[in-house]
Amino acid sequence: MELEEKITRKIIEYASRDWLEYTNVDVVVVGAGPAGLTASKYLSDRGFKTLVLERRLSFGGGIGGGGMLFHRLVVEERVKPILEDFGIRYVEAGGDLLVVDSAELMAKLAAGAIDSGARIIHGITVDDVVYRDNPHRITGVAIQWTPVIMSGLHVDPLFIYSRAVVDATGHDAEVLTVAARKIPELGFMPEGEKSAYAESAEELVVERTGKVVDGLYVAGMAVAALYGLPRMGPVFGGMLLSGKRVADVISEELGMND
Ligand code: 48H
Repeated sequence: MELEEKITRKIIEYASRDWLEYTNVDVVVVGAGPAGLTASKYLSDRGFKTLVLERRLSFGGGIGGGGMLFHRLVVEERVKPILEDFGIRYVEAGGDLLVVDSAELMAKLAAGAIDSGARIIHGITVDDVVYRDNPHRITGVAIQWTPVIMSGLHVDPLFIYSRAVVDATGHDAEVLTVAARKIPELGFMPEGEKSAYAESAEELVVERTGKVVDGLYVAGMAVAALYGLPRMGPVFGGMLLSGKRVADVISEELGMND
C-alpha cells in the first residue's frame, strides 16, 4: 500500500473510532472558550466522559483577542486556585487583580482539559438539540461540520446523546437560543446581555450559572445572554469560576462528587 493510502486509512480509522466512542457521553460541552474548557477539566477530573465540540479550528474563544487586542487579561485574586490547577502563571498587579498572558491562558486551559481526559473536537457546530417530553428534557445535540454550515449546503446533521449539555457558546448563547425557539414548552427565552457593569456582572454570571432545564446547563457569557445580565469586558475570572461552578452543579445532579 502506498503511503498516501496508508495516511488516509489511518486518519479515517482512528477518527471514526473516536466518533464511535463519543456518540453517547456524560456531558457535551458546546464551545471551547474559557468557560467551556474550565468546565471540561473539572468534569473530566470527576470521571465524567466529556466531549467538547468547538465550531472553530482553535481554542480559547474570546481569550485570544485579549483586551482590544492587547495580549493580556485580568482576573480577580479569588481565581488563583483555578489558575494554579491549570498551571497558568500570573502577575499580582495590585487592587486584588491578577494579570495573565492571553496565549498562555488559551493554551493551558485547553491542555488542562485534554490532560484531564476531555475529548475536544474542532470544526463542529452544534446547531440543534435532541429533546424528549414527559418530562421535557434535553438528551443531546445535533452536530454539523462547520464548513457545511458556512457553505449553506443542505446536509442533515448527526446526533450525540448525553446526560447533560452545557451551553458555553458565549455572547450568543446559541444552544439555548435554538432550544428556546424550537421548544417553547421548555419555558425560557434568552433576554440578551446588558451593557457593561463589570463588578456586578462578575458576581452575577457565577451566581446564575447552572441548570436551565433537565439536561441543559449554561456557563460563561451565555449566562449573561440568558438572564439579561451586564457584560464585564476583558476580566475573565467570572468565566473560569462559571466553568468550575457548572461542573460542580452537574456533579451534584448526576451524582459524581469528589
Ligand atoms: C460549537 C460554538 C458554537 C456552536 C459558539 O465566546 P467564548 O469565549 O465564551 P465564554 O463564555 O467561555 O467566554 C466569554 C469571553 O470570551 C468573553 O467574550 C467575555 C468575558 N466578554 C465580556 C464582554 O464584555 O464582552 O467561547 C465560546 C466558544 C467559541 O470558541 C465559539 O467558537 C464556540 O464557543 N461556539 N461551538 N457550536 N453553535 N457557538
